[in-house]
Amino acid sequence: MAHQWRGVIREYFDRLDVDSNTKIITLGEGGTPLVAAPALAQLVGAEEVYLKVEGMNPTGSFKDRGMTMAVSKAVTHGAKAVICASTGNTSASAAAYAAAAGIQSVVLVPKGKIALGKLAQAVAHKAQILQVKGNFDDCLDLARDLAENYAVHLVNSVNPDRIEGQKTGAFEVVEFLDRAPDIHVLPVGNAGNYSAYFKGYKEDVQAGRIKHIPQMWGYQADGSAPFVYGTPVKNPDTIATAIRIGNPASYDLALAAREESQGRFGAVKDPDILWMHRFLSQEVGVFVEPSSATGAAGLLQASRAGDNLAGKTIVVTVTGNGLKDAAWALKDERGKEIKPQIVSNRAKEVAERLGLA
Ligand code: AN7
Repeated sequence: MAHQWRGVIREYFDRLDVDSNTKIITLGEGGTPLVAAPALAQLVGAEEVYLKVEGMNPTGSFKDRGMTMAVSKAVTHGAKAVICASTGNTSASAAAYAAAAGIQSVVLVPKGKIALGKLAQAVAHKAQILQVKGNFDDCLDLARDLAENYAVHLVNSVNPDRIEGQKTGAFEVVEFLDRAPDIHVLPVGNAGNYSAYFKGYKEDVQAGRIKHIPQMWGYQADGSAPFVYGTPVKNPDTIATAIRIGNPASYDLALAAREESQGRFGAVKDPDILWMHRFLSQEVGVFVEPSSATGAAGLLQASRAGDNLAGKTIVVTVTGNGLKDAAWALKDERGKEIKPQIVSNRAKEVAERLGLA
């Protein structure tokens, strides 16, 4: 019988903080494809670029790797409800895993600032959703406060179980390439994923699977780039709503990871994020949400600024599925709505419209 991927906890049982008492809640997350992106490699002048396509996870983002751990642990400890603050993907994931576990989920989202698809996911999975008058950072403060004082279990990435689960992304990259890439690029919001990949690579070095940790390159949207400005951003502003975060939860962890990996942080302008979002769809064939294009946009920016990437093997994590925030695909470069032409059912007319006749 063909092997079916069993989710990250079962696949990496010996390398995660779990034991035989852990009640495993899984939707089959992980095992996502590492897709060669020759068009992107050519664009940035690298030897090879691969996309780690995290939109292939059960709820369409990398959050599922951490959520299987966080919800499994919560349930093992008897929790009846989980809570999170979210720019959208965490809430979609928490709601789905809570549904699978048969417990309640409560999600706090910034009012009017999450993509429709993500909101729909939280509704579909029957989360109790509250739109908070404030930004993500306010939502996280509120979620921490509630989890401290009431019977709800916090599943944001300040919970170390989340980072623990998400480190499996690095394990998969190493297994696929059979070595470490030279550079690993990610979009950064709370920097939980950046810190998690670093942890995964570091454990692979310690276990002798790879010789070095890749340089960790993290990119933020420039209206929301506390790592670049070196201080929290009060009113973060970007069209990349998933990473509209001014006060990253994993700030210190990520700074240490940058230092040890000789990596870097950078900021990318919204139009450059949207340009790369379109490039990945049109030239690579991978449809991501705009925030997820931020890493690749940063890589291009670095290349244009004179970084020599010749001979380098680079992995870029594209974090979420394009269907979550599909409206961006239906706009052209100038932001004008794209409407497919309407035609009759006559072949001659259709052929003329298509320029075939
Ligand atoms: C598509 O869902 O923070 O740097 O609340 O959804 O680990 O925060 C989402 C973050 C990148 C940034 N790409 O990851 C949330 C949330 C996508 C995301 C990030 C997020 P972190």
